[in-house]
Amino acid sequence: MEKYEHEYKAEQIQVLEGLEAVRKRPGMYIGSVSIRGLHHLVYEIVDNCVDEALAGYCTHIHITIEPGNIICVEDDGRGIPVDIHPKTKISAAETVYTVLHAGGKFGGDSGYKVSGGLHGVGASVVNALSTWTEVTIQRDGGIFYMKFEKGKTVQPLKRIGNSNKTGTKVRFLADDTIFETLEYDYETLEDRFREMAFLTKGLKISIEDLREDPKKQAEFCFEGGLVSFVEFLNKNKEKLHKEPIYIEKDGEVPVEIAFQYTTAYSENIYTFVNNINTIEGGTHLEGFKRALTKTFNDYARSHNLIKEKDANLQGEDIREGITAVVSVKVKEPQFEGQTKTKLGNSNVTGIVQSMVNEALGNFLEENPTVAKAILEKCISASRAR
Ligand code: 0RA
Repeated sequence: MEKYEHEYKAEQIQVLEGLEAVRKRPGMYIGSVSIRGLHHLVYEIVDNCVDEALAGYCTHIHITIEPGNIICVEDDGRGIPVDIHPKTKISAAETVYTVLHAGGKFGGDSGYKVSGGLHGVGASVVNALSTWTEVTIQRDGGIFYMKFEKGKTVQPLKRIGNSNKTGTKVRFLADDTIFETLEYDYETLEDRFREMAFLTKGLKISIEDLREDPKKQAEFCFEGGLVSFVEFLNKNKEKLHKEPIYIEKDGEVPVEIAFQYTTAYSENIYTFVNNINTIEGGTHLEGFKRALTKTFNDYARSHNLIKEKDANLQGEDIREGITAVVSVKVKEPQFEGQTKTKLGNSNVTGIVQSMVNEALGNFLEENPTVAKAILEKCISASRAR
């Protein structure tokens, strides 16, 4: 008995030191304490719900900006587990909110955690950086509630009622002694949730801003996923072919790509790793570009669109006018570059490259009219240059 009490205390001290470290160096965990870092708190909480959706148990996430800049995030997933750990005597839910990096450990066999914010730090960091956080969980026939202040438990998980529903609701007020501002920008959040909805087809994400009258609100759900994303990006552009080209492959590194050519001269390729926008690109982008160059050149040669003595089309000619979204899921992503938004995992290049080579090669053979329209544009880009 005494031994356990001792361990319990040791564990508690470690927990507090962990969250104290987050409060001392918030930038290390969320990038900054500016409005960007503030928004990051919301993304961290919503990412956990997206993981539950990716595991196949959550269909709707609702975010509310309440008066006073309180954020409320509700999902209809299974609910964070409420069972008490026999050794720590703390509920799994409380552990998720008070132990740094504990989020992923409760993933069970539901697969790997693929979503995640820029730093993938989780709920405990949000808790540490909030004046208060309250969590309400519905599962196992009950409603459970817990509350924290600046990361410290002020109400351990307790059953407060009965329910036959499941889900998790998190409300928090960011700490104004840490953040430069608590004033959330509705449009920034709306844009990010639209993007998240495009990246997880079929998932409904709704947002409501109750701070001012009239309230602002939006609801996103795209059955078309990345195809809908490309259609959205191209909505005011003239297209070279009616429907975006869509390529998908599950496996060790799941890859999903949609792209469509327009009459524009610019190249717009958006890349994501685990739903994180990789602004600096990286190995997934490299694989996609190499495949485009190779496959279009092969097709152009085998169909006599470029002559034997002519040089190959260059990558930039082949990408002129393209709008593309490349989304990969990587188990242990390595982020590099100035802003840590460049994928470094070298095996991803070959995986993306070979799947695009094969799928695009087949597509072009089956859709010669589309192939011709795109290649005519590539060839004229090459001549212009
Ligand atoms: C791990 C296991 C289970 C649920 C969750 C995590 C979960 C976490 C979050 C965070 C926000 N919403 C969430 N919803 C669910 C359930 C395991 C089981 O029921 O067997």
